[in-house]
Amino acid sequence: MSDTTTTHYDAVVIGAGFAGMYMLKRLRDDLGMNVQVYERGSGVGGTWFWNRYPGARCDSESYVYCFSFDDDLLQEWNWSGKYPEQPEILSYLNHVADRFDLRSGIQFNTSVTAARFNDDSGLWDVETDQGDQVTAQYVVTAIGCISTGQIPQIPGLDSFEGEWHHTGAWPHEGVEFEGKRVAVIGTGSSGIQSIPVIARESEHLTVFQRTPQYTIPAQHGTVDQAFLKEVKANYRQILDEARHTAAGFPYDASETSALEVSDEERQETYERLWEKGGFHFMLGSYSDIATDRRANDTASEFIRQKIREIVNDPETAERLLPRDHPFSSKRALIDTNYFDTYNRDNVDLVDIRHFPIEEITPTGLRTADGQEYEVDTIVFATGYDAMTGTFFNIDIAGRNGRQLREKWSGGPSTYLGVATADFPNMFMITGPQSPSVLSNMPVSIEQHVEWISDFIEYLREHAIDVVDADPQAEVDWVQHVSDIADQTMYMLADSWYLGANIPGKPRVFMPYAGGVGPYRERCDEIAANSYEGFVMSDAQEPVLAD
Ligand code: NA7
Repeated sequence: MSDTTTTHYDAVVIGAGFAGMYMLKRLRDDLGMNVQVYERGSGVGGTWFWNRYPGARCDSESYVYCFSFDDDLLQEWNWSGKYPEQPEILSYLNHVADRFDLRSGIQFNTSVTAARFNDDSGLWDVETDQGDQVTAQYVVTAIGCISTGQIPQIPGLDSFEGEWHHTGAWPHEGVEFEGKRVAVIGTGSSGIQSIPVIARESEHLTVFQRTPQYTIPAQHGTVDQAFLKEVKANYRQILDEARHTAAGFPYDASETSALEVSDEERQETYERLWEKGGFHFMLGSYSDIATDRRANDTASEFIRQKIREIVNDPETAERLLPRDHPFSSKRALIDTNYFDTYNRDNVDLVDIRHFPIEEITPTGLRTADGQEYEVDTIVFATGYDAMTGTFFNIDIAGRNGRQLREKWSGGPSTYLGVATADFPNMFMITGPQSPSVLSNMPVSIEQHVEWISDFIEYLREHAIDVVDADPQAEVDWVQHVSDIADQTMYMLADSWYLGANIPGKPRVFMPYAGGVGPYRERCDEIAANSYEGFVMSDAQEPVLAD
């Protein structure tokens, strides 16, 4: 091989979680393309490869948290729990990788460091931290929405003499909590899942809470075999139905307003769905909980009352009551024994909203009121630079060297969350401004993978080499995303959906709240109209830079 020879691929895919694995299958096996996947982990799984903290599991019920593209795969896999726990999801994804020979298309332990569009060649120049320098006609990002961990800048962490870990980069060998005094910082999904387990395993647990949360019991348990049998007999229909709902779950959505029923009836509905557990409470109770503040108040108050009933110590219960934001305006949480955990003798709750952690010392943490907490282990359940952070870890440059970081410095700007103008032939799976994190992820991932691969097939059939989002179509989409968000409760909380958890990040609502069903219809309509909103050119007529 001479020095001037560069390996060329039809497509480079970044990431080998649900999204990257399926993208590889579609492009390589169905379209016959030459595809390289780069994955920073040493195995497949993405989120589920990294998130090995105690209690890690998915909030989607297992029968719908899966690929739907293969009937045999659907029939042969048996989940053991009502909700899939992390080790089982990882086993499932490894099974899929083996079954469809996906590993042969993936280079592990390799992070893409740069992807730059070359205006002269019309190709992407891609570089990795392992020294790969390749070209590709298409770049597809399958980098996850919640994959760049956030560790707050608290002075003194370097001096800490104990162990510390972020939930999203958990050691594969596990963490020993027995006999340890542990601090957990953060009460989002990762915190509320891990806190009950760490409380049981450790000598003492101190939870540092900035924002009290609403959380609904999962009512987790082993999978109901009779239910599973029924699901398997109707799998295709159930999953097709899920694709056309608001959030990608085949649940009955209510069409009733919380304000048009009697107090007794409302109470009975909430009690029933609390017992049923999980997202049924949010999706199946009343139609206007996510959009009407007064309707939402009824659900918020019901949960506050549950907290008062469950937590024995009134002072602790008071500290756990969420009052500064409406239910489901932050990511809805699903727990197992979260509030009960505060009845344990070995668990304390510290409110860091009023007295933030000022310093980490060699032996623990000190809060602004001067209190010192001696601990052996600190768990950062402090979340992620979500939706855009992982893009910015890669040097992504489009036409004329334009940096994605610079283009999105005021917030992401995309067409359908799939493409962004000036970055031709780059597609994003569950990118910002698509339903993504507001949905059952495999549903949204499959929809994007299938739509993108159909689009690439169309481009190949029409001998179109370069495609880019039309800037006006993008402006219109961004406006639509924002208009929809303005009609929801989401704008009323400081959440990672809005970038509010990252100091200095622009406050822009990033996912698309219009629902996966309507979104799918819009994408299909655009495809049927010869992919309106995209600018296409063939090799003879290179697209000129704006
Ligand atoms: P989240 O949901 O972002 O939760 C992070 C938690 O950490 C949350 O309670 C934050 O409080 C808290 N936090 C963040 N930064 C700080 C600082 N600087 N000081 C104190 N506390 C802090 O992340 P998760 O990993 O739990 O969940 C991520 C997603 O994974 C989840 O939504 C699901 O989609 C799956 P805050 O609420 O911001 O006041």
